[in-house]
Amino acid sequence: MTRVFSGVKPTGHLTLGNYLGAMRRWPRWISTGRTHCSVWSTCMTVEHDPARVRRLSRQAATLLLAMGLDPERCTVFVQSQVDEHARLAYLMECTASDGEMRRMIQYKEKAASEAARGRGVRLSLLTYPALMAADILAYGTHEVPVGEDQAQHLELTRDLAVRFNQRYGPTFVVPKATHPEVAARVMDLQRPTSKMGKSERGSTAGIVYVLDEPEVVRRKVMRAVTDTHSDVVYDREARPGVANLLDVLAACVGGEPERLAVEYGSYGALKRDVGEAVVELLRPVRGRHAELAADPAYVDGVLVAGAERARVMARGRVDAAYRAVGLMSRG
Ligand code: AQP
Repeated sequence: MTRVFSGVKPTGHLTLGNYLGAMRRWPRWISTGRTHCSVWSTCMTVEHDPARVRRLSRQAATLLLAMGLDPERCTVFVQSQVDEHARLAYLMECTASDGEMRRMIQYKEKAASEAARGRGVRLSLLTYPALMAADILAYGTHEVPVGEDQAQHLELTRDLAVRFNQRYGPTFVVPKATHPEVAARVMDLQRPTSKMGKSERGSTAGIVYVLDEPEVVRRKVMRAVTDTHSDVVYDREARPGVANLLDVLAACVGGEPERLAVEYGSYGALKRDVGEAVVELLRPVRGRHAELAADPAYVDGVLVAGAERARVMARGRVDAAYRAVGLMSRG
């Protein structure tokens, strides 16, 4: 049985990048193995507004259900309700080195962005990959479906698992990351050389949110930045804006971006089709989200049951890890 684990951070409204790069693939695993999906608490690594985080955590959990995760057949939970993550994160911090953490690209970028805003850099931003490793390793995870931006963190998770097993005896499964064939890194529609990210750092004109109204999606796509050429060619280096649109189209309707390119004679026609394809892809998710959002008691019930199941599944492995390092454990 393949165990699959992944999650999202409630740092903002979930985007088309989150959906195409990671979330969309999660329901597919349910029939093939055991899937755990969670809303991570790592939004606290940068300044945050508690009321907003509360709202976004609920919205993210509701979206996980809306996009097809069946709580009867997989575990949907919020990380902050499962203590095992924090317990194991400490052991991961004791396994990782300071240098390894400082080499993480996401740390460097986010630390620079915090400094540019005149804010201090929280220690948790540096140690975030240790918590992420704990999230994954606690469940004996084999596969982690994530976007390309998480590849470096997943490599570190593997290194930590291997190191821990070598030092203290076999304790953790060494997981591997999986990325989608297209749209593993969806770019901002206004800044096509930057990842479409959900943390709001300025204009949101280039970010398509999963819950955007269809008209808003169409408008954002029609205004996507391209280039001064007129023919449609797939070239990620030379024409990142058009390549991004073709990647998104391929992810929505199937096929290869290079082949789709030849079907278009103008950017306008391409943008119209991309807009429609995204609207149609997200339509059922938006609809189901609206239904579930009207029933918060149901969502709460799923999360309570999910957290309980997650706790039971993680506890044995985390206790074993504590015993392996020589610490007294509860079990
Ligand atoms: N633009 C993207 N293209 C493809 N995949 C993406 N993911 C995120 N952005 C893209 C994938 O979505 C999953 C959840 O992401 P996360 O919540 O852990 O946060 P993140 O990766 O840091 O994404 P954001 O949206 O950019 O958040 P902020 O701005 O807060 O950092 C992951 O599997 C991720 O790879």
